Amino acid sequence: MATYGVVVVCLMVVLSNVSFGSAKDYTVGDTAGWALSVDYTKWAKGKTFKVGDSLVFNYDTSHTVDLVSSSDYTTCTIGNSIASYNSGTTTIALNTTGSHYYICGIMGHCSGGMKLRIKVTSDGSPSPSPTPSSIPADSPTTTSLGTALPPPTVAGTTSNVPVESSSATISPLVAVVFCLVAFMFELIHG
Ligand SMILES: [Cu+2]
Repeated sequence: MATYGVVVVCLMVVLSNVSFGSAKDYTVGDTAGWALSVDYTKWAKGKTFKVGDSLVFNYDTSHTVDLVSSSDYTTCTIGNSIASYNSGTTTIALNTTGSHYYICGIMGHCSGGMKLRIKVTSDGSPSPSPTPSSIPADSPTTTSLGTALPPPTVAGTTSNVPVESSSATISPLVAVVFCLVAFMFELIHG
């Protein structure tokens, strides 16, 4: 009977992981906004940008937000932008993975610090390109951790893996580990 409790807990963990995976808006430079004399490398450090998140640039109209190539970012080359915005408030949805580069298109401002590089990783939500590698990666983890458990329990745990893996890439690992811990707890105390 205790096993049902574990299943409920596991479901809650999976659901909470899904909600944690929801899109976030990042205000570039926080309260300082998009301006001179802000260290955007420092601002971006430690942040994890995912597909579906958005960057919000707040700036006065003496600045612009220009999406540029990596080489134009490095050399602070203006006038060659992929996209340029100057409305004062620009929200940019991060739709693709990889590095994204933004500079201010006003002469001298990029070298003055108005340059931002971010790395966007794939979101945990369902995507058109599933990552099959995550499923084989999960299975050895489950079985190696599960060797101490009776085979029926391991089989029951393993059957949950594909369902979770299809909805997220990283979160299921956390959920599966949590479930294994919960199962062991039940085995010891139940
Ligand atoms: Cu500027």
